[in-house]
Amino acid sequence: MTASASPLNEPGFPPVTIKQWMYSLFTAGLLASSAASADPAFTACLPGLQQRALAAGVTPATVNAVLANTNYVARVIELDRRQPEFSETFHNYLTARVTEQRIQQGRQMLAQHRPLLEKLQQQYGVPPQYLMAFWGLETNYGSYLGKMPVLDSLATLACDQRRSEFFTLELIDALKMVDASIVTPALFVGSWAGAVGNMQFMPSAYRAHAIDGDGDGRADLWRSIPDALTSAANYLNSMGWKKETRWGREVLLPAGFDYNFTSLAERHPLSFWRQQGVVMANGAQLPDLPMQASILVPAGHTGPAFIVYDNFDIIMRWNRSEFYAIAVGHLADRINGGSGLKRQPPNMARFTNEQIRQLQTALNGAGFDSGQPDGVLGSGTRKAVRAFQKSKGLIADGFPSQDVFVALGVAQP
Ligand SMILES: [Ca+2]
Repeated sequence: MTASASPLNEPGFPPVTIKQWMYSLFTAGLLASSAASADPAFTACLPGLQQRALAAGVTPATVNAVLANTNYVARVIELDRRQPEFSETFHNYLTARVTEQRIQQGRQMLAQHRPLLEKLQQQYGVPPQYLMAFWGLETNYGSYLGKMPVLDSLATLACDQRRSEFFTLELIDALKMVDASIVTPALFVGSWAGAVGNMQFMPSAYRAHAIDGDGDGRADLWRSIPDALTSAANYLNSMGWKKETRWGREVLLPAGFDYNFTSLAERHPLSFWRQQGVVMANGAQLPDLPMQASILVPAGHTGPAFIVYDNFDIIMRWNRSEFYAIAVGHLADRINGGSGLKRQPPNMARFTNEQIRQLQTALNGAGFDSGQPDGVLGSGTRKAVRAFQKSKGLIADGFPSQDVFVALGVAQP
């Protein structure tokens, strides 16, 4: 989970999240090694961290025996600085994560843990398929939990300027977990950014929401599936999960639909979307319920459209990425027996950062402010693309398709 680690994720579009990096890094086997090395700045930083930890109530024993012996991990900083070369496409993102294998395994896991999951649904209001979807996306149902030494990683990041305060607070929570005998330093392993266990909880989320599900008196999110699932249900519930409603669903948009409406910032009642001609993927009318919703087109107007409800926002508080939240919802639907998307996302070329930078420069030059060109296709760039499209009589979906590149005179992807 990166809910409490939201600074790790740029709230852009398409989002490039730490999870995306993690998947590729795990695949490449890069996270297995974490050679520690001496670093003068780190050594100089440790006394200040020790004072912070003591002031926050970590015991002197843990501060002296554990924190004082943490190591600088250069690899963590490398991973933190790593910029993806491409903007991920929705097609690539979704097909890599919602695979047939993951759907089938999710169904098996749901059947295997059904009594527990039904109990959790009663108690916390989160249906079984959602818990399976989070579990499948976070760690492939517990098959990789991360092997990095969390205390070393967090201390390294806390001593690094970029997000020092955020990781200092996570480190303090991690030390309190050691204090509480929840985990020993040697067994305290996870992602390079400090997320642990089957559901990849950050230490702050662990301390706030982890629950003992199997009754042994400890919340072991690494080895106990009941503990991990119960904790995830509790966390979603505490963020305000609405038990009566879905995450959202695929919809069909009518010809002539105003794509200026396709944004999380555009929240309207279902009755409004019905008036706009939005229907379910099977052509049926949207339900007549007093709910607010937004419409998203993560691959532009030629791809699938989704209507998303309040629970979508809850998923995005877990991991601040629209792609991630759609993947959770869609995987949950598939695990629950639902069919594939009616409209497949187009398998188009990924944009390189350089292409996006050129696009941003051209937009700025044409009077459509996309901010300082940074090569990242974020919400500001999307807004500028939308305004540009509108000015040219193009479909204003904010998605830089080839006609946008052509109209701006930028080399095409
Ligand atoms: Ca337990």
